[in-house]
Amino acid sequence: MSEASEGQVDTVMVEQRLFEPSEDFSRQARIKSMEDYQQLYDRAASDPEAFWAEQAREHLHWFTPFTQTLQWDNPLAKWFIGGTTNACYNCVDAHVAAGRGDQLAILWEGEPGDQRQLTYRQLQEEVSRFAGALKQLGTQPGDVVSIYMPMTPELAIAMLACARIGAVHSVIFAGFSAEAIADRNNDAGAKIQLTSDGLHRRGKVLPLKETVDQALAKSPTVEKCVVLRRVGNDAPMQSGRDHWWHELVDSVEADCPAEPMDSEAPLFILYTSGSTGKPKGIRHTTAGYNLYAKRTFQWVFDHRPDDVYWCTADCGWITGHSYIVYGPLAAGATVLMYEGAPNHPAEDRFWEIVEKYRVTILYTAPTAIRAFIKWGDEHVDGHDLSSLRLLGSVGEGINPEAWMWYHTKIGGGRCPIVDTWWQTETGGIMMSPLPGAIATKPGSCTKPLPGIRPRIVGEDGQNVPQGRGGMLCIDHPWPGMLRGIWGDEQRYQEQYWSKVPGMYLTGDNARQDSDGYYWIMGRIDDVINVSGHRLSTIEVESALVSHPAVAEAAVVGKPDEIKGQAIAAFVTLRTDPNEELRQGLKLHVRQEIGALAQPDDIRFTAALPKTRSGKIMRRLLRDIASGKEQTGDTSTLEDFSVLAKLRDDEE
Ligand code: 7RM
Repeated sequence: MSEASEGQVDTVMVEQRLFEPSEDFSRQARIKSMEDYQQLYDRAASDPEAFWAEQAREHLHWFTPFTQTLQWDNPLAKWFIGGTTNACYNCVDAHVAAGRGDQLAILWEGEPGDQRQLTYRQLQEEVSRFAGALKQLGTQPGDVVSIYMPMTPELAIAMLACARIGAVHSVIFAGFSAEAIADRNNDAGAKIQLTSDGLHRRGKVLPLKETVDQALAKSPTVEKCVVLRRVGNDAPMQSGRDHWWHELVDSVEADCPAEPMDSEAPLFILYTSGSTGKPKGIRHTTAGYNLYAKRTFQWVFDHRPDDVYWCTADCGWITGHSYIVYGPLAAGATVLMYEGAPNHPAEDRFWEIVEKYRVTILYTAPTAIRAFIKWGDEHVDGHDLSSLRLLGSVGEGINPEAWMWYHTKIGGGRCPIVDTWWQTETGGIMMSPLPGAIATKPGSCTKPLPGIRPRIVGEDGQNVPQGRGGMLCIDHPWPGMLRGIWGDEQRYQEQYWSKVPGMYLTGDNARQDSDGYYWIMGRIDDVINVSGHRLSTIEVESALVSHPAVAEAAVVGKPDEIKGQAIAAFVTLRTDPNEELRQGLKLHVRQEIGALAQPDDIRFTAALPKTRSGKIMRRLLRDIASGKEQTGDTSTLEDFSVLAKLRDDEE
């Protein structure tokens, strides 16, 4: 391989299918055609500051107008300087003030089947009350509130109540260990802890408060703890420190107005897994983040007032922050929240919910879609999914075969699919089809959103030729971008802004096809180097998943004396494993994408190691494939037994 390809990635995938939006969909869409999209994109590109200033004036409520749009002192960005706004006001009060108080804000279904609904007016009252309760406990603007709660309306209410009084929330997914909570609390210097007595998961009650008590024993900065009654067990309460949610809100006035907050006041911290094990608190601020979440929600989901929108993520992830809370609520949407597992009481729970609430927009993750495929079509059949008009995907690349299943089986062939590429750090969606305008290709996130300028570069920082893979960067600040890493500004600079000078490094590889469509190729660190050819994980995995017997696949490189690296594939099946299938799969990949990409090893496994948000952890598989000790951080692993099982198989 020549020197010139340093840092570049080879592509072996050919995907020719193209799906135009239906005329019907386009006619009613906000952005109706490729020309509309191009016009909007070009307007934003020609003068991003003027574009975002106009968006901000029109789409946020300002207590004090901003005087400067952007201050860019690379890599430090400030947006909408001098202005004051409030994210909770934009998400709640603005709608009540505009006469939409009776519109449904939250529809909620608990795992046991209990239901609640809140209009925007009711949401305002609940948020106000809880904001008052937080104040009564001594919460000040800038204080960090740690939230470890189940997917109940109160989780969203808690986040919004923090925003209302200028407290900074740090939501921790309610599946993390006491150790993980304490690490995050200590890193953030959290002052208040919010939790519940427990949660319902797959028919069981998990006692959250006990876990929190263990965490608080090691979280010296936390002074108070508020406990929501969800399951009605005897949660241990420590007098002086712990308070019941319902008792607190009963004791305060419902009137706690939204505090005018500086545009750049921190809104939240959200921890993501770093490879070193030290928690990495991504810091987002008020105005730019809120604007970006709102506008991207409206563009990508083509939202209309009568939509019932369901994002299946947990509020513990950025997807829940941006596309359950801050985006949809700022847009005045009706948001469905579900507390539990997709397979409780049975594998058709999602489809039962879609049918029951007449969901029109469904936003979920490839890991869920692959699970549905594996569970079998019979769980979908028999449910009326005709209310759906738009489908979304997020979190990982969606393999073309999974895309096709989603399109035909769930979407009935009539719903566009928006494959949304973005990160915790970007605050909102960066690349995605606009469903009324951009024809889709299975596996491609298609085009950048207005105001976003992606670049694909090699090691030398220069653009790679069209069609080649390289490092995906963003070359201009945008309002939703992270403002830093909590307490570690140096790491922010080093990790995101050093490798390619002047540009934000996403850490993903991507390529652009001859139509200018973007294809994400996986993490830079996961590239496999076979005889000097640098291959993308996603492409080989997609070739495997296109075999009818395969449910899910993860490929990694392992050391090979001759080729540098050989390809090891970990595969979960829809059928029973046998030796013939192993050979068949190798041949299948060879036929689909070529001899170079043919796996040397295929291991059948019942499950793949994943993060708690459902992403395959290839890093761990790499160690297993090469017979190494596990060295990196495993605290974000969802299920340790999966790893143990894979190791045992090895012996
Ligand atoms: C929203 C979220 C970010 C990483 C990102 C990618 C991967 C996310 C897609 C995707 C291919 C997609 N935030 N990723 N979406 N890869 N296609 N549509 O997931 O911070 O948790 O993860 O996830 O590698 O860098 S995150």
